[in-house]
Amino acid sequence: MMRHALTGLLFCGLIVSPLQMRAGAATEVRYPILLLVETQSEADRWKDDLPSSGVNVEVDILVCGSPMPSVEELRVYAVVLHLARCSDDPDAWGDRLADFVDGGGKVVLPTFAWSVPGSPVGGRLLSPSYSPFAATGATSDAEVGVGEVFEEHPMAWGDTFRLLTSTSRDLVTVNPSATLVASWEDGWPLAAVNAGCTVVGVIVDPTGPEGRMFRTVVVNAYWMLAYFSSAYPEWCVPPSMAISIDVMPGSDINPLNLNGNGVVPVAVLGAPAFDVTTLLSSSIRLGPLGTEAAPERAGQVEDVNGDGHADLVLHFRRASLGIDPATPGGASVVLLLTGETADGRTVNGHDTVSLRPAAQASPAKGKRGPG
Ligand SMILES: [Ca+2]
Ligand SMILES: [Ca+2]
Repeated sequence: MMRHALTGLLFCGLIVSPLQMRAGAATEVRYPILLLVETQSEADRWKDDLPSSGVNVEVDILVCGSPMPSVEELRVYAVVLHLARCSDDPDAWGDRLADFVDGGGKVVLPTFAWSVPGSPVGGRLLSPSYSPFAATGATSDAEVGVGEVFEEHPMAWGDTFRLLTSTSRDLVTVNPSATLVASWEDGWPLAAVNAGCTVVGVIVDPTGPEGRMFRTVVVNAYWMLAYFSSAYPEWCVPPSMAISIDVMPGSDINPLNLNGNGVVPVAVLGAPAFDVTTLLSSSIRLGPLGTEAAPERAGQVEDVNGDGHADLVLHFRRASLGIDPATPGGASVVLLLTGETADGRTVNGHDTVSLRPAAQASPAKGKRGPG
């Protein structure tokens, strides 16, 4: 169990959600929450409010300043309500939360997750494979009410959006595979959930004056994530399957020279539950967001790591990977590979490359496939 300043709380309250029956099951199957907040006073407000929200599961509250939990520590929770700007290494923390999601966890993020700069969460969690929103870099202080609401959507049940107002928010766009649940009256997104119902974004400042209504929205998002994704599959596509990839098979360092004009070999590693020949090569993309480069050719099936499972070796043009040319030499960059299988499953895998310092840059000698 976690050893930092967590407050173990058991909230038992009147169930007001239409999900009563599901909630009843929580006495046997627990859906504990990890709540990340910035200050003790916010923690106290949540403690006061949650019991009347019908949440009757265990809640641990982590106040900023405590060490951030490891992936293993996160795994005891079903849902992380990430309402704080805590981490001093947003990319590493976002990668860790993405690992948590890969293992079945769910995350709720408020507006500042998409602040540019200044987001407390980065890394893979903000890639389109996980995040329902994309940052625009713009913000608004306009006082607006709620506009369109997708009333049939489970997250909108209980009319919780109607009373919201916003005074400070990031302006975001909805990623293509995500579902928009509500918009502000000026048309900018308010709430959305990603395709797998694993990450919810709510464009409201949890520390602002609208905090109380925000807490209601977050509780609805919690219900959605904890119960609907399995109970109501029509709202959620099966989660993307985590697979293993090996950039530059044979190298553990994966040195990448951005000046090179060649191609980067990447092996998609087969496993007992994953036959690489089911991958549709036209669907495969590789880059920091997992949306950038398409493979040069269909790829070659061979067992590159000798584990008895066929692997798929693909080649991607360096210049198409979308790595920011201003990234300093020596930096590590995570490359995300996404794709679809012939039976409609999405897959994702990642590996890290080390950018070569410019002084050491030399012409690429990327190993090319035949042709
Ligand atoms: Ca490698
Ligand atoms: Ca293999």
